[in-house]
Amino acid sequence: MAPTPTRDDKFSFGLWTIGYNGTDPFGGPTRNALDVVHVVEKLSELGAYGLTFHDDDLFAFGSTDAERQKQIDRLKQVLADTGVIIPMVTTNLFSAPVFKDGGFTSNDRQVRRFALRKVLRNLDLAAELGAKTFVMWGGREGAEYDAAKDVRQALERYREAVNLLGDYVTDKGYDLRFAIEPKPNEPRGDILLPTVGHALAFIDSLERPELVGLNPEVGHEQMAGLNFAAGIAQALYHDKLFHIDLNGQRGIKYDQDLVFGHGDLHNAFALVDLLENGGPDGGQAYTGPRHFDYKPSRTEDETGVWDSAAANMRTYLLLKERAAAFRADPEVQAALEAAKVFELAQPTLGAGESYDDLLADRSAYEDFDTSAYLGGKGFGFVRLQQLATEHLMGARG
Ligand SMILES: [Mn+2]
Repeated sequence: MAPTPTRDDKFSFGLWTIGYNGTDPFGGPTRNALDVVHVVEKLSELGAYGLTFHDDDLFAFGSTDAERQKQIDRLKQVLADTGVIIPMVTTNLFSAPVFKDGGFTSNDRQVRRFALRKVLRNLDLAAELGAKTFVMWGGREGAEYDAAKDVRQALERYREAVNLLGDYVTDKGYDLRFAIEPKPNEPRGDILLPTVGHALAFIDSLERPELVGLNPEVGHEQMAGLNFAAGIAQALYHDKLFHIDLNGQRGIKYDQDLVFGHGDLHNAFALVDLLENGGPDGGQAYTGPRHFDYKPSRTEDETGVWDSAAANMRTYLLLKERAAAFRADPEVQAALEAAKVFELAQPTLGAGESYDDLLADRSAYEDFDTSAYLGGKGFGFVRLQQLATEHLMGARG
């Protein structure tokens, strides 16, 4: 009965997620560090297909070349042993003190040049490990004080950096695309490219926009009070959903990084329904990794870490089952029809119809009975949502 994850589900986890040791601004670690070999073995056992990492997750910032290579070799060996892959790699431009004012957009030019070098080196590693996506989360790219950051110049430096990285992967022939991960705040008071919408506009300004898309994260959009599933729909609309970070968040507050579904479960249901059933033929709208960027709560021991990793995948698969039942329910189809959800696919003007034709159409205006909308012509959206809720609760089908 319980859905079991398989490699075909494309579940992936960040090394920093299960590797989170419980440190928060108010307390130190509550768990010991996990070794990457052990992590990959456990993820493989649980049914995940991929591991992702920041450079500094695998080898500490400031590692010697030998230390770095040793960890890369250990990772490669366990990948070969388990069949786990590296679908995505990302660079840490936020933890080390040098990045206190950001990487690509630090006011300090030397820091910006160092940041670019760190990313270029990690792009080589990403390509070497076969990663297809390079995520850019600019957590420190921002400010706390308005006078401290010239936002237009900062965006120009951001643009300069991403353009340079695009040139690099193109010249090197790497099969890698970039995915910008928006976040409104934390650790900075205000972060540049705070939402999906801001990032989409920025991507349009780049020299190689085709190489750059989005890695939206559930909690990040919800921290801004936004509807995540709706944001994903717009990312899909622009063909910019290159990657996705799944987790849970309860409202507008600090970044909680809960297990997927342990926040806004209704929106998680809508999201899975969109990803799995929102394609043009009713199939998948997104075929990339289902990547979990969550943190096992600091209350958990290592058993709790693996339980929480499994919980992410299990919740996703349960929602997938529930969404399939929702779509297959004739009452739901009738309610969608009654709510005119499918009518929205019909263009507002007829084929070849001009604005002159529209102006001449008396049924569109002069003879259109708008008064019928007072007291009548309800859409039944609430009934539709109740049907979704009952499917979500397992009360139907
Ligand atoms: Mn993330």
